[in-house]
Amino acid sequence: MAAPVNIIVGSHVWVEDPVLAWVDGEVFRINGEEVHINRTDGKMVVANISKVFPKDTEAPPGGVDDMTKLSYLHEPGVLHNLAMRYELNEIYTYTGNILIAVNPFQRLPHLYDTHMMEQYKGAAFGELSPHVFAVADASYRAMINEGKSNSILVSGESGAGKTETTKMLMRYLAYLGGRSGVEGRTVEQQVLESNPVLETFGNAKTVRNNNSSRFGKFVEIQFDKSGRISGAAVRTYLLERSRVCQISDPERNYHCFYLLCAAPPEEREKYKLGSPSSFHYLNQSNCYALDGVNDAEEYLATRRAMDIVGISEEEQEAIFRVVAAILHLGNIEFAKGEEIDSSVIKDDKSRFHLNTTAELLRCDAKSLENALIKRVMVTPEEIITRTLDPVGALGSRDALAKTMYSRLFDWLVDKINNSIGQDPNSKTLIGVLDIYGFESFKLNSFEQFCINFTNEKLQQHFNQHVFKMEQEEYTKEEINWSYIEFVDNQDVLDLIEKKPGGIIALLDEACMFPKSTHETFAQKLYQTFKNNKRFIKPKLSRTSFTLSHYAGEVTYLADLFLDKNKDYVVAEHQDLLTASTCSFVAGLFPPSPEESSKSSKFSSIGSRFKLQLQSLMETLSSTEPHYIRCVKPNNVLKPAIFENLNIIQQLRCGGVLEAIRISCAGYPTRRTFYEFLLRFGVLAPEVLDGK
Ligand code: AOV
Ligand code: MG
Repeated sequence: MAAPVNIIVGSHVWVEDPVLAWVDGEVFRINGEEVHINRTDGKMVVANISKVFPKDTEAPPGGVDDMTKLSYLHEPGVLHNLAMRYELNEIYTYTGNILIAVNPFQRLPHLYDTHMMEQYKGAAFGELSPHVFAVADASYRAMINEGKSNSILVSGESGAGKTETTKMLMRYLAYLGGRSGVEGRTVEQQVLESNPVLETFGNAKTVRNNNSSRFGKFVEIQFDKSGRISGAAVRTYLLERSRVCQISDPERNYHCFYLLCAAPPEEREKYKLGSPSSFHYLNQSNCYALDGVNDAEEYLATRRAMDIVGISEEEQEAIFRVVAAILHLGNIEFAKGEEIDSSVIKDDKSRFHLNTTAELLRCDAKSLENALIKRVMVTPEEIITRTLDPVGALGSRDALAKTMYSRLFDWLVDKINNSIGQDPNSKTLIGVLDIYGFESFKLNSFEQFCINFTNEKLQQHFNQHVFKMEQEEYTKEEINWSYIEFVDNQDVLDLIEKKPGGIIALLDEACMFPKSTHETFAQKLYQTFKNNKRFIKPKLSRTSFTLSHYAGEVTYLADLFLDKNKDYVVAEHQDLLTASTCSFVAGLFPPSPEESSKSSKFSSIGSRFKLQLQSLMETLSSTEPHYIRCVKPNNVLKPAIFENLNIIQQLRCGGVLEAIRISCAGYPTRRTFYEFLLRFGVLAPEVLDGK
């Protein structure tokens, strides 16, 4: 932002502070470029004039509901405005058409009740206080009036409030497009109830969010000619699989495991379940309960939601049987066998869990044991049986658990889609996108790589659209305007997805080359991207690499990238479960069409994900987008704490300030002609007189 020139002694200004980001004060001396400021907190500071910004002393005490109404569009002004509003529980603010939502971390029931929905229905955008309902309403009206599909894209870092926002949007759209007074299972009810079902199986507590989405989701709500909801489709993206077997303290595994352990006693008995702490897949972390969440109640609520979505009693029983089987499977341990590199079931306890797993999956216990500890190799000459050592057997066990879980999740998504049904005649839809937010942990792996890649894609969509839109407005107003560049993240996307030569392409190459290891893969990355500005090799590491994302630097551990990128089901596992006498379990593992090829062909998770994202972006570009940027006000997930630096960082990264900056470069102050005359007419009375 250009330095304002009108700073004089006596000006009220904002000045930078390393802890509070910005503090206000009054200028008492100016020495060339040096500005001496008396801060309101009593401190005297000196700052360069380019780092000092005028404070709007006439701004209303409760802030303005649209940032474009600020007299000065600069970072401290924007931040101060959000802070003032947040204090009054005004969590929504517009920046033109973009809605900024600051997570309240507390229930604000009145904000979302039926009365509120009624008010927003049909109200002109900007007439009422900023709200998610207003964005949903605007999309709906645009769809009806222009006959065009719309989309609402919700972004923000992990825990910022995307999923909650998405649910409000869907509720409002169901309210607008629903059939009032119709009892029973309506399409819109099913759409809404798909949320708790998917959250039970696809969300988990992480250090960033107690209910973190571990999959991406795009819900297409289809409307008929009269604007009623006539169908819906849920598309999901890459569920985090590793969580099923591995969690770190104080995170949790997927919610469904804890809910099932809190089920009514007869069900727990049926599945031979004890407390979560008795299962290896859950007790790697000491966190079992969530604040404010009753797992027993949630279990029953999930069952009710499953009813509404159209999952039969029988299917529900089978689903939870598989969930229980996964828990028992994780408790099977192995010991060294008599032969070299072989293993046996460790003890009676492990044998109990093995038998229980087999019982629940309705498969043969001996076959399960063999599938865990043996591999059959078919060569042109003979069939060789190879044994796995205990480490290999553990890997085999975990692979089976992950495969079963991800198949179960995919089944749920398919079921929901079939049950809700698609409307082949629908010409217009509203798509709502809720992805996993940008994340950076102490240790980041392939999952974070994919999650952050998704966020880069969405950020690019935002950039292109917002900056294009803004500039089109100037053209429309016939204002002389030279095109303004914005910070483009195309270079990060190239680095990740370019073909050939991008990280995903190099990873696929490494996966196909039998001799590669994570070290050779990392070396290849170091060589290839030596001079890439967005790629950094950490000094002391041989296998990690850092990417400079739009939202900050993230260091990834390359160690498991090769394994995690390979998508295959162990043939022995496939055969075992195809043979299950439970049709649900067998149905999760339909026999593969080509005759059982033991030499599993490599299929890349990264490349498939990339194609899915590409197709999502194509869908989005055929719609009229609306943006909601969620902001996480603090990292302790508590209400009423507004961490300036943290928020500034998110606004900067998310391009919110960029969007404001473009207005600054052009026409930061927007006053109607009348307002202008009223304020400045006094400077040229002769002009006014002469009219
Ligand atoms: P996310 O979807 O953006 O994170 P969520 O929507 O799950 O974040 O929000 C995190 C938590 O913040 C919720 O569980 C609520 O407790 C609280 N919250 C968010 N929005 C609201 C609201 N409007 N009113 C009240 N509480 C709210 V992630 O899925 O981790 O990226 O992968
Ligand atoms: Mg979420």
